[in-house]
Amino acid sequence: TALRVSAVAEADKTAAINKSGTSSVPATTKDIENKLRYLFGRNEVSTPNDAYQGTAWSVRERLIDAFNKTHEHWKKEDPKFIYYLSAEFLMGRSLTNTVFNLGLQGDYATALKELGQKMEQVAEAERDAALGNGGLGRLAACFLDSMATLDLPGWGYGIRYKYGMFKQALKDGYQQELPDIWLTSGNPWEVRRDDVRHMVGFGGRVERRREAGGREVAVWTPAEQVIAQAYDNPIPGYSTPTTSNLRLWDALPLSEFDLAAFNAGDYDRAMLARERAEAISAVLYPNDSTPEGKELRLKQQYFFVCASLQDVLSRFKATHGSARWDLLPSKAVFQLNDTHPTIAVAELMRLLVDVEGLEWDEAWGITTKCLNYTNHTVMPEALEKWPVKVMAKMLPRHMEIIEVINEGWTQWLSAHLASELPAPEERAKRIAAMSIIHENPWNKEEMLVNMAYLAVVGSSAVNGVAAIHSNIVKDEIFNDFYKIFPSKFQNKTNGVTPRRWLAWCNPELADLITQQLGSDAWINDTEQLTALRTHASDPAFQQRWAAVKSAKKERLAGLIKRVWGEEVNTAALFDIQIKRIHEYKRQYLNVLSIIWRYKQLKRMSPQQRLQAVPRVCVIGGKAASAYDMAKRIIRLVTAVGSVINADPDTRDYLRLYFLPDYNVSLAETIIPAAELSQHISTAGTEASGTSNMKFALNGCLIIGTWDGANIEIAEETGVENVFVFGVRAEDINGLRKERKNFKTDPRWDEIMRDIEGGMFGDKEYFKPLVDSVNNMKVGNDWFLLANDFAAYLDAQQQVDECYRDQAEWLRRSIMYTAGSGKFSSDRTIRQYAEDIWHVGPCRPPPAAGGQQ
Ligand code: B1N
Repeated sequence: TALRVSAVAEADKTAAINKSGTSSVPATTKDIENKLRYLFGRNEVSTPNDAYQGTAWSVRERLIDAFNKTHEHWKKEDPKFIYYLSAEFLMGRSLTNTVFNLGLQGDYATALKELGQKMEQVAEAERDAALGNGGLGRLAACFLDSMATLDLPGWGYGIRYKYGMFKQALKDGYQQELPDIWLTSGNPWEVRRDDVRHMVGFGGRVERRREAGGREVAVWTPAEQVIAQAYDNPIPGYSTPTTSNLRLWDALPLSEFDLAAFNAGDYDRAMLARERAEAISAVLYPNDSTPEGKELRLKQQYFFVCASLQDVLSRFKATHGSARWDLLPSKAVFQLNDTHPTIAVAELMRLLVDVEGLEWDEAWGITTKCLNYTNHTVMPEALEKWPVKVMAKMLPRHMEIIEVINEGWTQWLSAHLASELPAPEERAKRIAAMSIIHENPWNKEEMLVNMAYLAVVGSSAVNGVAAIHSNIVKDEIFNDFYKIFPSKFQNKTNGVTPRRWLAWCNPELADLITQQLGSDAWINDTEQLTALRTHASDPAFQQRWAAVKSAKKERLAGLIKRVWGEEVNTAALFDIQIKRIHEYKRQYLNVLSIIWRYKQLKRMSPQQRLQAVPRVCVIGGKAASAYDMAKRIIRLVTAVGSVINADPDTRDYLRLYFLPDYNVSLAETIIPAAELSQHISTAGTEASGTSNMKFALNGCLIIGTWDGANIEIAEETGVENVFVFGVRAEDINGLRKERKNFKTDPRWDEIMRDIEGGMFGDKEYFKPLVDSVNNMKVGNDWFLLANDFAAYLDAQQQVDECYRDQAEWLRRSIMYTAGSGKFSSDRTIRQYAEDIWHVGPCRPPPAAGGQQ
């Protein structure tokens, strides 16, 4: 079953000789041409885009065959199913991944060659599916890849946003947001299911009615209803016939238009309901790590949760009838990706009690058995809370249900805490602190629903996403809950798929690893990468390793040339920081150190400069549209870049480029080329980070704080191989209290004066940035840049020293790849499956004549 890793040349040789020994290339070529001809009316494959469309629609059919076989099998076997509920799935491109996961690269690479096209270029004609902001959405995408690869029956459920993450452009060095119009030329990777539609209601009122048996039932009459239309996106596993599914919902109006208004000639009003419905799935909120308190956001959340739960329950009823809801927890388990789908707690209760007629207590038992919650952030401002007023208006029945849940919960708490806190005031205080509904601390008039508390109370398991983060979850943000339910809390350290993030995006390195290890089995068993450790110091292996990195650096240099029109020295150290722009991630600190480096180079004589280690620094990432400080940081990067890159004294030694529109595809080009990557969040703020894992997998050294998954990467790689600096999470609170007495480093003061004095222009615009990390007396510099500044500069010094010794650098680089076996999302998913989901594999039989 071993599939070839890649390399078109390799593929050519074995290309497309199927089991009967005949080549299937002519058929594939013909198919590509036919798809283009009959779907697009074009008679010739003349551009990479033509080739992309023809190829994608051709591959789609193989994908759908695999999908149908898998689902036939699953329907027959009726295994327990995982439902991953997420407001975001950051899928990126699908062509390469699908072709490689299905093992069709031989066929298609050769067929395209015959058509005068290169697979790599053709793949670049595809637009990213950017239905996510950053790490959280990409994690969901990696999890789908791993679930399918591990043959775990499971689907993703989310929203089919018409506009995904905005496109970022630079205008005079400032961020500009442009709409992401990704669906205009159709989407070959989805199948609309006209037979799968559910109604979703909003607003209206709730009445009580007495049923024949005397039971009182709540009847919700929504004021507004929309249709949720299903689109299925097949998810191919690697090296298995399993192809699972991501089901995304599109919001449609109940009727094409308001006929009464239409007939009365009021065409504007006739279209209103349609627009209101379509708005629900129109656009992804571009906030990463901070919630958007907009009503439409809550509407989106309820929309996809309601449709997904109805979908699952209707399938359950079709197989098990409506008398055996007690079996539901043995057939379905839901994972809530952060609090965004937490309304599921109330919705599942509503469906079971109001619609299916179960008793409250039985329904509550089932609900809490079926749901689990993953927390992704501990920053207090990032925890979702919805005003009771908003919730009651949009979801009146759900608000009632949450009130009943909270009553039961606080009553239970009161009894539970009676012996521990006998004093009534003490007990009341604790209960208030754990109440799902509580006062807004900033506005005593307003009551809030704390979605994280609702998720904790309504779930079987609660997990964090890296060891340190899970400890903060237990010991700080949910400590009161942890003390009562210690076994509910778990850690599941994040992972990334080694298919997309090494094998497919860096085929040269993958081939080298496969040659060295004698097989490509590491792709599905990354622990085998540890065997590279014994070769880390082998000069011959190091040379081949270095050659791959060089080739990837050349490719990135080409990209920089296309964007900025400038040549860079590919012998320089490539230093990368790519992630969403956020104060806690401290791109600003990176810029400050680059400014310091620049000033030092300026002070050197030309002879002294010859000794310097040349660096090309790259920063990329989007700022949420309304995040003013993040936008200023981007401008600082571009402003500093234009000064440094134009300076003839230093430009051979230091460059800084901001690469616009960072997305999954750009990451696939940048990461393989990186030699040093920066993960420098204030300790205790970055829940995990996942790009750190992708960099490590590709042999990139890390400079980082003792935060998130950096810690576990350091443990696996050898702490001595990582450039670790800065204060520790446990010291942060104390340091924040001591701000007043903190004495800044003179180098820091100097740089601050430079920025304020206009060394990089735009003085006024940068003033708030300078202020944000100074005037500590008023509690500024919340993310402690000044505290870590000196240690960071020292760590950067160590980076230079190490880079001078290329043998040592390469040894470390190999040690990173060798140490990243733990960070495969296959490992993460196995742990979820065993510890939380209790779901096992269910593999369909191999396709007849197929390669798997
Ligand atoms: O989730 C990633 C982690 O690796 C990152 O450390 C973490 O910052 C990220 C609201 C979020 N946390 N919270 C979000 C995203 C969108 C949104 O609307 C919050 N993203 C993270 C994967 O575990």
